[in-house]
Amino acid sequence: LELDQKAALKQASAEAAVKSSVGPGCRLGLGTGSTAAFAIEKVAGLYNSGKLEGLLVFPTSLSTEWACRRFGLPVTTLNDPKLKGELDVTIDGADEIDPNLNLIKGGGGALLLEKIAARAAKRFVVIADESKLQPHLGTGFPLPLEVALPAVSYVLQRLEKLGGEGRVRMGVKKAGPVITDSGNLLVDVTFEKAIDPLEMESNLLRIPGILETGLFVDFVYEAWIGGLDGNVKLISRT
Ligand code: A5P
Repeated sequence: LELDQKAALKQASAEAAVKSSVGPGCRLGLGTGSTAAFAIEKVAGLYNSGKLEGLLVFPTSLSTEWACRRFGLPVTTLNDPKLKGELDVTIDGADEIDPNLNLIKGGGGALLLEKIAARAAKRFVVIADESKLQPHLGTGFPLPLEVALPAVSYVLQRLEKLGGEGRVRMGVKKAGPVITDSGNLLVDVTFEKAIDPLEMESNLLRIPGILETGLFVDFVYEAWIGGLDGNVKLISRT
């Protein structure tokens, strides 16, 4: 897909999702990445024209927080007593989506807060262009993990035993590794063969030092997929 074309599909999916799931008084989690950026813009348009009174936004990264603030959106944290640790809706992109609506996320390195926002929400809504749909997870887009610094070598050798090869994500225009918004490292893992998302998730979370994984298994509420035919397809959890 041409870049422009892809952006148009991302925008269409983001706008459809916002229109259908965000209303006045909404406690809204907003994701990170180029597709989520279109959702932020759409929410801002509605908010700034007075259509989303009482909105509260929990951003999933510094990047999203800054975008929200530029648009004048009412940003808060999940610890805000008004949220009670709960969100009505979280809207976010994905790096890969399998036919059961399981995801790989974390290409933008925001997986820890993204997973918290996704789980804290009554409805977790995914937005993407159709190139994100994949028959299975694990062999295409490398799976990101958020890892505590002192555990990184230990985690890399444990990953080998699970058939994965991990690489510490390195900075661009910055010497050394990427440090996440929460102060940890990222390890991107490629697997020899397709993984069982649920089983892999529980194996990974048993390894101390892995703080969170980019596997989002079994809790997507619905996905809005921008297709090349010009339509946005709604896939609901069955
Ligand atoms: C950020 O950490 C990711 O989980 C993003 O949601 C994911 O990388 C999708 O990004 P794009 O919408 O830019 O493809």
